[in-house]
Amino acid sequence: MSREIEARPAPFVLDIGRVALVIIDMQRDFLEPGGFGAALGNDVTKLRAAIGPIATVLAAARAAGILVVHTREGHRPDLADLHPAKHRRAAGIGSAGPMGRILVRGEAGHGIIDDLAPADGEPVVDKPGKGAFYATDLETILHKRSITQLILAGVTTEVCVHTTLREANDRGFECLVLEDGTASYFPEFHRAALEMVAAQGGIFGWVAASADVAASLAGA
Ligand code: TIU
Repeated sequence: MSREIEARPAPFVLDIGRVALVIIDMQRDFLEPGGFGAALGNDVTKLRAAIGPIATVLAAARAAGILVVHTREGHRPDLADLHPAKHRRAAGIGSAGPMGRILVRGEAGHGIIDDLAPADGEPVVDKPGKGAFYATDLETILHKRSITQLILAGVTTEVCVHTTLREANDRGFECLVLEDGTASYFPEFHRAALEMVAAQGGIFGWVAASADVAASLAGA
């Protein structure tokens, strides 16, 4: 069954049997004080605006029975999967913080915030990089379910969401990015990143409001 969602640069034709919601890195390490985002010098409160819109689409996705995938950026406790090139620019990774070792799997800070906690059966993809396809089993998970469309949400818009969007694009997925269900520490980067998606006739895909996406899923 297909439905149209109001979107930029044109309506998005949703194929309810082939769409997945992918929620990128809504982890305490990015959204709460004392984590990775704060260690990089950012005001982490800027990301909280995305929580409510994502929760709305998440509830609609669950009710519609579509696949929901959560991702988490982080590293093995021994940091064996942390490239020196990344470690040099993010020296805090692996250091002790108020939520445990920063950006390390198994630590409290690495976990997804309670408001968006994964439900039983929803795949959680751990990724060492910015993109959710690099060094993960995400593509296999999507292909097994015959997914061809992705609704992308999460943080940050211009970093992990955009990298995942670009990886997905080159793999043939149609991508719709939630305008208010993504956020950045830099509002101007958020705006520009969304413009980049929809410009040139939708060079990377579509941008839509969470309320419109949730309404379409609810009616599906
Ligand atoms: N720093 C920043 O904006 N983002 C990241 O490091 N990772 C994600 O976007 N998840």
